[in-house]
Amino acid sequence: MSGSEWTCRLSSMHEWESPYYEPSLPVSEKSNPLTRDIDRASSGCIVRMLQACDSQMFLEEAGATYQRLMSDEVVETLMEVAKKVELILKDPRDSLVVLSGCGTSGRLAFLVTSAFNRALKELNQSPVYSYIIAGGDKALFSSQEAPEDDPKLGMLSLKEVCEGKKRVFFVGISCGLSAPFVAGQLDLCLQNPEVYTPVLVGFNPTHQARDEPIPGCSFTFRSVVQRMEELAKSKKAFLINPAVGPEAISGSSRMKGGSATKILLEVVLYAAHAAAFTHTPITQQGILQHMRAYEKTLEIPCAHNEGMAALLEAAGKSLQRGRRVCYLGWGALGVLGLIDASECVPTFGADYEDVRGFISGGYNELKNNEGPLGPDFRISHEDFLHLVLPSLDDHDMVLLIYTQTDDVGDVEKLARRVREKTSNLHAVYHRVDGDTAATVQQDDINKLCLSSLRITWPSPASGLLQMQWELCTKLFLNALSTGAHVLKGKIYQNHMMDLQVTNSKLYCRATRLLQKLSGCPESKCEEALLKAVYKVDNVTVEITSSDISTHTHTARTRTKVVPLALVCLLTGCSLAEAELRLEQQPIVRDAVEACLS
Ligand code: F1P
Repeated sequence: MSGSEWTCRLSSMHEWESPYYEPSLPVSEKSNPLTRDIDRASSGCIVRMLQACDSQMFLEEAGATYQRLMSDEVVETLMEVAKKVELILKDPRDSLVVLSGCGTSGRLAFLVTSAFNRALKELNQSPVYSYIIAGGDKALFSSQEAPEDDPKLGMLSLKEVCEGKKRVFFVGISCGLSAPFVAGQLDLCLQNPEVYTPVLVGFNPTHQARDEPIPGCSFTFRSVVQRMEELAKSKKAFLINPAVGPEAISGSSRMKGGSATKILLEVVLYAAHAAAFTHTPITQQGILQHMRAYEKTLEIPCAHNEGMAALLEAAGKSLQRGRRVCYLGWGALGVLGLIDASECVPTFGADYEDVRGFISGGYNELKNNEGPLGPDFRISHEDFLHLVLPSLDDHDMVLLIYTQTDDVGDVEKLARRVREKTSNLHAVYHRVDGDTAATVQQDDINKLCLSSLRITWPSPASGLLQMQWELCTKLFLNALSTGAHVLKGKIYQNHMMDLQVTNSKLYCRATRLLQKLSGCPESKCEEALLKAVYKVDNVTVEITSSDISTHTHTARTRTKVVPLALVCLLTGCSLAEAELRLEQQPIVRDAVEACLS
């Protein structure tokens, strides 16, 4: 990279921090200057752009506008929170640690509580962690965005989980400091301080917390945050809210928001466990060391850029042809596959079948609160073999995701079955340097695959390794599914055009996007959005007088509402004409550009 290119790259690394950069938007909703042209980039370039965005998570604080993951203040709070959890671990009677969130935040709450309850079980301790996800367990693998707007539901679900407990340490996660579901839970904690100690995890400064009124409530997310800030002075509440920079695809908090959530929660719980069970004191140095291990994890994918670009290309091709991408995973990496796949539906307006994940052992491995979720949520490898494999051919891509500690014999068996139907089989697997176990089987799997990304980690394996494998896999899968949809033409500049308008946050984001792309005033954009939602050319008073929840409820069954509204705004055409244009030009990016030119 030349000197001037480097300076340019460095300045775009920080450009979003300027007070003049998209000043009306919180960090989590800003567009990232690094990915402005991602929609026109090659697969190799997409991989590098996404990595550069991820590396913003660990930018130094010096001279920065916002606090960072490793800022003194953040590390200090992480230590205090870890000490609170340590107390519960040492005396778990009538106590609970609850992690809760909506969408990706709830999914990570599930993943992290599962891992740490498993760790407790291995030590013959009873579980102390519980997770809550807005919309219940089906939200683990599908988008249930309406419950996110319901603070009472949040509060009731927290009460239910904590029934009979005398001491609850509650961690509410909302990347954008915005979900009413979480605000309701935090409010409950603030009203009952004798039982609940609240922690908020998110990635905006507190003054950017959402301040829109929540129907039926006297508080907003911001007012709850302000009350927490007061209590934080006496360490009765905690706020962990470093900035990690705007998402690569604007507002897609499943990416950095999710990764940073995983990092923070694991750093805290790992330190608490070490303190409670191996007498390792909680220190600033220990916390920083763990953070640095994650920072190093981010470098691992960089060493595999070429292989990643090839995989991204293959996945993009399958999606462009209207074919499938299937992840077949083992253990926690399998869960990450399930999560990444299910997020493609709300994030890219993808079909449920486009990208699907399956996990070895299905619900037995998952051990989720509600157990098997019925025929709409089939997730085991057996389900894949019966329901999906028969219809696959070389245009469908299958990706094996595992580590050397998984049952490699089982991986090989499944690879052989898949290979009978498609040669488009690939693998990503993690191994520790020098570990020669199952080498022969591994070689056989490599021979069956069109490409294999072998990620070798330095030995000896440390206690952090599993968590690093998981983070690395999350970054990798997020890049794969995002890149493949970019190649499919689902993104315009770095905005997801075809977003589902199924909750108030997404409704506001859609209106803002229409304003940005059409240059029309807000009222006109909202009118166009409502036309598309209600499928009418004239918006009636009855429609305009309804509240946002009625609009988002109606939008659940609609497709392409934002692209339709934009075409109407740009051309002044009727809804029927806009539908026709989009039918003729299904690649949303091209349809929009045709209208703009
Ligand atoms: C929660 C969330 C996101 C999802 C979408 C809708 O956001 O479900 O995970 O990708 O943006 O909202 P947050 O409360 O963590 O900001």
